[in-house]
Amino acid sequence: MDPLEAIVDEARRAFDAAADAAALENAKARFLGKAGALTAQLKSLAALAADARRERGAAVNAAKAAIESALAARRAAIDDARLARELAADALDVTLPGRGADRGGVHPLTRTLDRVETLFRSMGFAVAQGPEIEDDFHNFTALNTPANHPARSMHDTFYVEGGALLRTHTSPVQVRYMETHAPPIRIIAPGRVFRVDSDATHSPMFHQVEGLWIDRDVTFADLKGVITEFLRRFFERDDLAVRFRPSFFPFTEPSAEIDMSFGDGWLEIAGSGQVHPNVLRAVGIDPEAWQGFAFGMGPDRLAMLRYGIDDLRIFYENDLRFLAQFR
Ligand code: 2U9
Repeated sequence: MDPLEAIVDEARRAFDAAADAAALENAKARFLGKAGALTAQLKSLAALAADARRERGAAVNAAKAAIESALAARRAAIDDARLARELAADALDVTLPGRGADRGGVHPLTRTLDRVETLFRSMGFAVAQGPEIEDDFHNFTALNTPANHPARSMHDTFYVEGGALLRTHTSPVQVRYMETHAPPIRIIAPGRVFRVDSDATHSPMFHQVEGLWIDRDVTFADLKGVITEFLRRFFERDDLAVRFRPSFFPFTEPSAEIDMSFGDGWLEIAGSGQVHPNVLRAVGIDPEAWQGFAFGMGPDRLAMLRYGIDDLRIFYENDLRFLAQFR
């Protein structure tokens, strides 16, 4: 057999035996490389006479072309096999049913606050906000709360470094609002408040909605009208009744607790009163020209009543078995 034929034959077998691109490159070097079998054949041409060299040279070139075409064919086959493997590994069955996505829901407290805001907005109240980290003036002093008042004690109030504190009610929001807006004023202040307190009905962080209406001649009758309308619409009970009981708060005078009818009894639901003249004076409003009322209630409690929940802490545990019921 002509050694050229043997080389081509051997090259074909070596290329077919190469399992991947790297093995194929090794095999190529053995035949077409500088020290390869075909190159040795080319070098041997130099020793031949011109005619014989031409004839033999053509044969060597034909062998080289045959080896290169075998190499290209094997390269293509290896590439095809790799692509087929990759496609099989990434196979996506578009006919499979989807995994489905759970829909989230709005937290019951957020729903309650949204509802409270919507109802008060419909009665002409704007919604005001303020900082949760407060200073002594806005949380206590401007609200006619004396320096020795127990609410200021460290048992009740979270103090922060530098004399700041976590607001214990949303009243400082109204104080700041009155500092920056001239009356008439009709706002609610919903938000987080903080007190040193923790059991089934008290969380160290809870919510309040307070309201403030300052004008030339608003009275307790307006207060009772607003609160009654709000509670009737919130609890969807047109026959809900409201009664006031005398009470005391430093920032209102006179003050009243507000009860609503509940079953065949009464349930305390809010506190209220006529804004104390000292509070108006603290923010530069003339108590001879302006008067008004304020009230406060707990939306956490409103939510417990509306949804029939008896432990406040469940609102703050983020247990999905609870939250999923409010989708
Ligand atoms: C200003 C002046 C007066 C807000 C008021 C209450 C009565 C009250 C409690 C109810 C239950 C808080 O959520 S609760 O714990 N609130 O009883 N709040 S009057 O009085 C103000 C507020 C701001 C400038």
